[in-house]
Amino acid sequence: MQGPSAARGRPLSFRHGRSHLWASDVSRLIVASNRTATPGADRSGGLAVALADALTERGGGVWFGWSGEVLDHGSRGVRIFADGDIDFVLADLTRDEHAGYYLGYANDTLWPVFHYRVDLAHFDEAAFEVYAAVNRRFAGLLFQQLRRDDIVWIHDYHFLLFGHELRNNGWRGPIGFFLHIPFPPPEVLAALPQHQRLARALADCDLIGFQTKRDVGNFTRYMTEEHGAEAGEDGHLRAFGRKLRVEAFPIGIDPAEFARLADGAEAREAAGRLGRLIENRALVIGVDRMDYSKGLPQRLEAFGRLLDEHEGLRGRVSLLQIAPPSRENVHAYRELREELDRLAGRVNGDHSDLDWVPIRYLARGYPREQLAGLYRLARVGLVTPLHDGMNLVAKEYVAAQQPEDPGVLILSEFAGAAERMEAALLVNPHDIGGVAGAIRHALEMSLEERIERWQALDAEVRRNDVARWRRSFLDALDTVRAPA
Ligand code: ADQ
Repeated sequence: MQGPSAARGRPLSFRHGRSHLWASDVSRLIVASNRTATPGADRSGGLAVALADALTERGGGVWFGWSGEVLDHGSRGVRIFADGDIDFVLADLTRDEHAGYYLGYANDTLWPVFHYRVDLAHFDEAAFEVYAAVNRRFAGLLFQQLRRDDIVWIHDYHFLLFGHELRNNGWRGPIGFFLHIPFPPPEVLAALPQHQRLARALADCDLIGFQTKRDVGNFTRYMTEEHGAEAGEDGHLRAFGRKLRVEAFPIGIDPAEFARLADGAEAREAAGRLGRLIENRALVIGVDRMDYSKGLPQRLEAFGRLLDEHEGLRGRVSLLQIAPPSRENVHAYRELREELDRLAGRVNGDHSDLDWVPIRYLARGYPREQLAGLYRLARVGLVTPLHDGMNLVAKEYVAAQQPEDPGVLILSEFAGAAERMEAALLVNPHDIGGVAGAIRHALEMSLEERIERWQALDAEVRRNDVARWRRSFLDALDTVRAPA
């Protein structure tokens, strides 16, 4: 263990008696993700709760990730502490690593390419080398904590080389990998200069999980066309001399918890405040991280088109768009922010009246307790990403509705969620007129049709909830045989 310090709770070495353990007692789950849900951080997000529960359900485990700290100089060891059943192992990044690995290759290359935006990607070999070095260093740090019977679950595009680096350290136990974002078609991925290295590295995992069948199809086609992999009928691929299981595990939320939030005092208070402002007008809501994958300019344009073309709706409907900036230091996000300001200004300039503003655009986040109330107040949930791995906002909107008077979900056909939520009004987010038409349709929809569509959506959100996601992934991982 390199320079561990116990920040909170008991240090691992006390708990297990030693730091590098090969003696086997129980099979622990080891989660590796760029960010973790450390004590004190916001754990209310679906993913944070899901992974914490997964660790607890298996009688405890380790959660490895970046501490969130960026160091100018100093220690490159790990901080280790226990919180309940979970042992956190956190590593810092140096400033150069943060620039090359996180802001650079992960967010400025992989994120755009995997969201089909090759035009926005920066291809910087030096950034890739830093990304590879961080995956190598992090895997080395985690390896020191592993015991022979552990199972490892790696998350997302930050850690595409992590499994391979664990193998390089000598790890032979099972490795699962889950990609939260879309996997693009081979024609798009081929633009990435390092795609072959990434594919070879991924093949060192035993189970690779994607959000949708579309992603599984893209990955299978990529591996067979580019790397001569053989696809078996049982969901297995033979590639690079290894056998991998490849499957879709659609991520979900905890719908009962979200419905409870929507009934809570904070939700009612938030809805009450907004309700007084919009009075009896219909509310259309959008909630997204401010990201070019979310289709925000197209969405504002569609709302503008609706008002341009339907005089009767002016003064009768408002759009509330909540979009906190996520990575403002990256050029594309600054441009996006400026474009949204311009578009909202155009629509509001053209259509506002003394007592009505068509678009309320708030560049900040809100706690889930309040969001739940706003979702419930909204007659229409507008979820129109250009591409999205799944999109949990669509599921949260559904879970927050009142069964006897539910709102209407408008959903992009390019969100992973659309694969199983056909009862939404499915739209092509690039088709401005089509989205404007869907908003109008939603506003005019009969109560009977709203209820019928919502019941189908609610059943799906409950069926494929977050507990099912993690259990089905872990069950599949339990069945893969560790390589000899
Ligand atoms: P994200 O791109 O962040 O996640 P999404 O799944 O919609 O996309 O949202 C994650 C969470 O953030 C939701 O719980 C939502 O409530 C919250 N959130 C979003 N905007 C917010 C705002 N303005 N204020 C407060 N909270 C906000 C990535 C992938 C997705 C995939 C998830 C999970 O990009 O496709 O669904 O991981 O796998």
